[in-house]
Amino acid sequence: MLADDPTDTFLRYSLAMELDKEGNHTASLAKLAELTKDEPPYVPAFFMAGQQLTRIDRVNEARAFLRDGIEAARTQGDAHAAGEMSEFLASLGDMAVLSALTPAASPADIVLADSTAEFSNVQGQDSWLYGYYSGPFTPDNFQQMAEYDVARERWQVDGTHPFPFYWTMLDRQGGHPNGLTTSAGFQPAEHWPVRRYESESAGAVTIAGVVGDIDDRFGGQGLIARIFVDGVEVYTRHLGNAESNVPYEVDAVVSVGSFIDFAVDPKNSNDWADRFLFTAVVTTVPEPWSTVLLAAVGAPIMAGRRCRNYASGS
Ligand SMILES: [Ca+2]
Ligand SMILES: [Ca+2]
Repeated sequence: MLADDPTDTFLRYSLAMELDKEGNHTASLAKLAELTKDEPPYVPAFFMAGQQLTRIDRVNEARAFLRDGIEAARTQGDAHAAGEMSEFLASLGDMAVLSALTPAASPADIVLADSTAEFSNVQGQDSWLYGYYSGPFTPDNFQQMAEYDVARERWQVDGTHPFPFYWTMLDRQGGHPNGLTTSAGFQPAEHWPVRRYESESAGAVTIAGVVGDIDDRFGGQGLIARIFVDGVEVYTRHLGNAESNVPYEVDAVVSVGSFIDFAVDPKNSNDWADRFLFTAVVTTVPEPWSTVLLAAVGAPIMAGRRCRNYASGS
């Protein structure tokens, strides 16, 4: 369209406003839509369309105009218009979720999962599963642990004997694998305990936490912490005996339903002194904040769930 004639642009915009006043929303919105497709787009038209659509209860369409308008305003360096539209967009969404995001010049990370805070005695709660691989040692072999020991607050493979028949277990912070070389009285079998998170959202994420071998007793030969995303190993850390509190951070891209497996290999199938620490927090990767806003507004599953603002610097 003719965008280089400011008089023409203003006339078209005035006409759209007149049509709105007369209640001719179809024609008014058509004019506004034209203006948003100008090169460059006419920024006030997005806001006007968003307000008009909201008045006539077409809120989803209003959001779409506002989101595009915020992008257009930012591209044109119009921070004021971007701010006005983002406030209006926020008012159409869940304020509780959006309050963390709206004023931000920079994005807030959203915590999608926290292995420690969300640890529970229910398989699948908060999208966490507690299991193990018994060979082949790949995510396809994942089996859920069947028993939860209430007194010890841990998942385990077999607690029917006076002491667990296998070492294999997971607790809030970590766990213990089982090996072919194991303690007297235990069944020799290789088990890798695996904490599994099933992603509820799609996009780039950061996976971060701490790993460690937390039993320094003589004879331990360490272990290996591994992370798999949809079957692909994205992190491998060999830990020596008593090498603990090792921070890690991995970037990955997930889809809804992706599996992130936090597995511990006893290393050479020897589980002596192999008690481990392995925590995980999955957060969204900062994106242009309007995109984050879009995700928050457009995804009721996130709004309804425990989405926490990742408190940075506090
Ligand atoms: Ca050890
Ligand atoms: Ca070991």
